[in-house]
Amino acid sequence: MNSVVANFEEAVKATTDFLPLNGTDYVELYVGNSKQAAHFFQTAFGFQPLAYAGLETGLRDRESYVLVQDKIRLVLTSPLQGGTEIGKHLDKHGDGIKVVALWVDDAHYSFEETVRRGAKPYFEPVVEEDAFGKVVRSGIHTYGDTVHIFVERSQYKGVFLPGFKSWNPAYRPAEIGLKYVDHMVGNVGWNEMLPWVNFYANVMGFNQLVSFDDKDISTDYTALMSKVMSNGNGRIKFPINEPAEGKKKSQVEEYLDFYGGAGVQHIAVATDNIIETVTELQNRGIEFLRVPTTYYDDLLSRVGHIDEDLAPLRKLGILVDRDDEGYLLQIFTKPIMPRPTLFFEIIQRKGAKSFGKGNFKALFEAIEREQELRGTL
Ligand code: TYF
Ligand code: FE
Repeated sequence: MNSVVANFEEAVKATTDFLPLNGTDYVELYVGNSKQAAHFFQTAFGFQPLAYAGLETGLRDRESYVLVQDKIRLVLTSPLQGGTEIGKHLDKHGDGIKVVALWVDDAHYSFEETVRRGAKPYFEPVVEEDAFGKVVRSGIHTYGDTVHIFVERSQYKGVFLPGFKSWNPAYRPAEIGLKYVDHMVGNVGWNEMLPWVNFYANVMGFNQLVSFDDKDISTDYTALMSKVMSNGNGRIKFPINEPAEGKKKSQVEEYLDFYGGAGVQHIAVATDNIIETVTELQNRGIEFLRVPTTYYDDLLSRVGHIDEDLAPLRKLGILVDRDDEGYLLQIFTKPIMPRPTLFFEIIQRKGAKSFGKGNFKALFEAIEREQELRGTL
């Protein structure tokens, strides 16, 4: 394609992106014990302490710990009393992701523009200020009880948000090389994928990247359909899964049963060295799904040359897939909650922009073996 055409297409894209997003601002989990969850994400995932809000900052109903690793900010929030909205959320869903916050230049505009296009408001724009400047936030609902909060922070110099103080414990296990949120996957109910794909297209201005149907990704049991939605600059990618009819219960249906409806199924976090990152995670006690070692017998004939040695990939259980633009390495943790709901994906992209379609069969069979152990098939 010549550059005039390319520039023209870029210009068209830019003018039609009515909701510019700079990236993921933070991900907030509602958890039963924020203090212990913070310890877990420090110890096992190498997140660093950043900020705190709770009794010591004047809150009486909840407490939050904020952790950071490169561009990823996690907020872990627990109620401090009975009868709160957070407590009800916990009772219904267990520990899980409540907020996927998006970094914007204008939180008023982002709210007005998405609500005008049909978003259900979560909260109207609020200006929060302290000695370090001001932040504007607004919120809209997405699938299930999950929400998006728009965060405008160009005039803020504090550690996280007004109301938080910096949190500086001596305990600081080393980072493990997690860099940014690559994508976050939502599981929605039967026949709900298209309405939510349309929500991201029409209300948020996203485009569809890829689509798989149940023929691509049905193993014996865990049939599902998936479409990947991406914002204009590609920094935000949200695959949406719905269950499909299979021989037994789909993994998406298992999620919906245990989560009590739609919600975030996995967060994929990027690393520049998946072998080092996963070695560290395994040393720190994180358990991953395993594919049969026969997966590695024909790996190189499937994906061609890769820079990594095969031996550590096999030892750690890392999966590889190739597309037109390059390859990717990925691996999936077991659920990190009591309920079989949320898990993490660790991903290293070497050119590939896809999501590992070539691994779906082996991966989903590994998930089915876990479902079998749980008695939820
Ligand atoms: O995000 C993706 O599409 C890949 C594959 O339950 C995937 O990580 C899809 C569904 C699923 C687990 C992994
Ligand atoms: Fe993924």
